[in-house]
Amino acid sequence: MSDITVKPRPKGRTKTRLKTERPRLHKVLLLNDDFTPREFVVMVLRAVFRMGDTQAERVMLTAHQKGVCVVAVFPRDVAETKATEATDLGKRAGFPLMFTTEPEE
Ligand code: TYC
Repeated sequence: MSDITVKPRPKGRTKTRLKTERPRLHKVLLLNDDFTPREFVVMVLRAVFRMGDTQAERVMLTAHQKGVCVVAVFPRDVAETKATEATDLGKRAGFPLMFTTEPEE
């Protein structure tokens, strides 16, 4: 007979929970304005956020009708870089087009 006894595994959580939490994602928001041409907004969405024409049209129209639309969700640095890049394209063309970011709930 063997002397080795195998203890039953205790019930419940046995793994140590790692303290590191995933960094929160940030939303990029598109704000409506009265001056930027719709086609320009669509072009920026396609160029900066790699959207297809149908999706870009949808996002632009939602912002146009509701005042704001979530464009995409990224890690904070990516969200901020893309929002700045997209806003700058409008600025350089003389439009008040505005993208902002905010943390996801
Ligand atoms: N409201 C603009 C117009 O009528 C078009 C527009 C749509 C501008 C969405 C910004 O985020 C925007 N020309």
